Amino acid sequence: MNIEGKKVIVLGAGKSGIAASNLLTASKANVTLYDGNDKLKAEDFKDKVKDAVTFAFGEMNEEVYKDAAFAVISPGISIEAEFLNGLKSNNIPIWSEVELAYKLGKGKLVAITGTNGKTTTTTLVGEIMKAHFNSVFVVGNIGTPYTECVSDMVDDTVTVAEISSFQLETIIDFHPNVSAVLNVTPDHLNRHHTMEIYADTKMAVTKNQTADEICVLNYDDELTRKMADKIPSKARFFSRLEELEEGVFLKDGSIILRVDGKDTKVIDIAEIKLLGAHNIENVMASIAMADAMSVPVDVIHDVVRDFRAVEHRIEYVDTINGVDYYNDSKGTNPDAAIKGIEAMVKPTYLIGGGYDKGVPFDDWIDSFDGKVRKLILIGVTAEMIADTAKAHGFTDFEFADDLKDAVERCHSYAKDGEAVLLSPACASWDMFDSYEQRGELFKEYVKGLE
Ligand code: UMA
Repeated sequence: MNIEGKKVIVLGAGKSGIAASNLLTASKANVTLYDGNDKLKAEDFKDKVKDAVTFAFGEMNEEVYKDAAFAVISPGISIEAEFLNGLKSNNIPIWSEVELAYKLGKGKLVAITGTNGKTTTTTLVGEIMKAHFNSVFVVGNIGTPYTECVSDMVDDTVTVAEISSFQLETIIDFHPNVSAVLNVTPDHLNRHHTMEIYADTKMAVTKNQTADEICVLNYDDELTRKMADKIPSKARFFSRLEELEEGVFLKDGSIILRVDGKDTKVIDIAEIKLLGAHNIENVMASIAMADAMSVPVDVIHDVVRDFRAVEHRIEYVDTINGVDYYNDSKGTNPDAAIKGIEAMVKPTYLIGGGYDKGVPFDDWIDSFDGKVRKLILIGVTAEMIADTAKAHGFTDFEFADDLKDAVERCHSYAKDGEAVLLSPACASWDMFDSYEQRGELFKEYVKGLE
């Protein structure tokens, strides 16, 4: 695709917009980098934007989009945003940032979407690909914009992309060789309005695939199971609950790959270091994708066996005096934190509480199910969680001054054969900059116990 000399507007000057601008200027396009934030200044970008671009901040006006060949939109901007009306009425095509990357990129593409498990699955698929192919990039919603890696791609490159519904809203020709929709549960409904639209937006990852290409779908999730009849590509199911006629499933404690009537044992569950049933699903989806990319089973087996949790997601930290410590700082809402508790196999001292997002904690408390020995509470929601716990008959809680105090309390209580889990069910912003910072500090305090 030749974009030399063409005027292109990049909408949004975050990570995606900056990477898209750099890719476009490297292709000699004439770029205007636009952001609605009128407090931004050109000098904010001098270390980030590599070549000359025109900046436009604040309200959108005709001058910005006049004569543009197309626009590239950042995922955080809804296609319904009012400031896009001028572009739409002037028939200026609006491409997702991943659409631009796809058009200018090289090699093969594996695109993974779904509500939960995307990051772990994308990371694992990336590791499997790296064990078999020479040039592999892991990109997208996971944090490195797809457009950032395009200039380094070669014909043999395999790109593994975590793709959000936001990014799929404005794809046109985006065409993965292998795709996956891991599951669809309520999320981002303020942007997509209904579950139907949200699920359709996710399913759009398959829209340019052909009948001989594979889309990996979760058989146990009704919404993704039903997608098999609607997509243009071939569904390859995985199931944790049922033996499938074809696909990836569990049998006698092993993960089996069944394709063209042939069964291959990929790995025993006991060999997998990732915790939790949801992670078995992520592993099964990864196996299905790796097989669709023709990676040999022994390579898949070794990578899955050695793969450990993504940082801050039920991440094993250390064992001190026979007590296992786990960091699940990414458990930033009750649903995610329930998965943390489900993954524990030993009596657990749980550290919870944090920023108040106005969500109820009832289901989280109910999920304790005799497994939680004591709940140590921190943060703004501490009292609120304590009230909910009492209402559900759980009274083994206490308040800590801060995270360090909470870790020390757990250390003093937990005995050989027990576990300590940070899985707050809340965002971190009342006490920390991010869940990452909260997780790092937890690990630091745990290491300090020795
Ligand atoms: N902006 C406007 N007008 C608007 C909205 C935003 O001008 O109406 C501007 C903001 O002022 C800001 C810029 O757009 O300067 C931000 O763009 P962005 O929100 O798209 O953020 P990026 O930094 O480009 O990060 C995006 C993804 N962000 C979102 O989808 C919200 C990152 O996913 C992704 O890692 C990154 O691209 C690289 O691909 C984050 C995320 O929260 C982690 N994703 C959601 C999720 O996982 O649930 C979907």
